[in-house]
Amino acid sequence: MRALVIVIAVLALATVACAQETFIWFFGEGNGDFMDSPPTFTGAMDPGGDIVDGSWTIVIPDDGWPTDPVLRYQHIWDTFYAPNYTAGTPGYWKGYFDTSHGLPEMSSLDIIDDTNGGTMTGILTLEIQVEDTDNDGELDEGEFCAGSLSGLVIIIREGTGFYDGMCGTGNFFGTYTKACPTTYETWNFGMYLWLDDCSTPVENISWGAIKALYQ
Ligand SMILES: [Ca+2]
Repeated sequence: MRALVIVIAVLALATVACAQETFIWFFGEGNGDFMDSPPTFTGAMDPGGDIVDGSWTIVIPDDGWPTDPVLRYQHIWDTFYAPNYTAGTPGYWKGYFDTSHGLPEMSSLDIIDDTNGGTMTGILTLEIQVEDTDNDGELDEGEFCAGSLSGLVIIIREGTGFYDGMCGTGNFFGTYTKACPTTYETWNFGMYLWLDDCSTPVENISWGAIKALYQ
């Protein structure tokens, strides 16, 4: 069944690809803190992309996470990172923040584009990689102060202005740094979005397929 859904989705996407597709990307820089409830990462756009003036905000749902900082930190580590260790040189842990790994719902994404004039809203998955720099299989002091992050994005059909009637998919890649031992962190990433006109019935089918792919 899932294979069939994917085949339909690919066909639908191919159909849409014949229609006009809009590619939009930007550099994001901002910060946030997993100790805040809910963890909210937000910032502006750096020069270089299609959006240079505006803002982005990612909110990670934290229902059920302890509020006590020590318990909260331990809960996040035990739930999202500790089960996902890969040995290597160096080894690494990958924190998967999505509904398949314990989040009650997908994280939300909001983008304000003051360059083209419009807004986008969506959901995303988030993967944060932490290196085990001394390869001992234990998280040591300093190992969590920098790492890489990435994820998949779905832009839902609730855009305004330039993005009115559009939906699509995308991804992002970047890094985070922390002034350890504080938990406040800075994110730098590039986000790449492929958007289609989802305002007509034909594209509604592909929108349904896109949603099915990510369920
Ligand atoms: Ca280590």
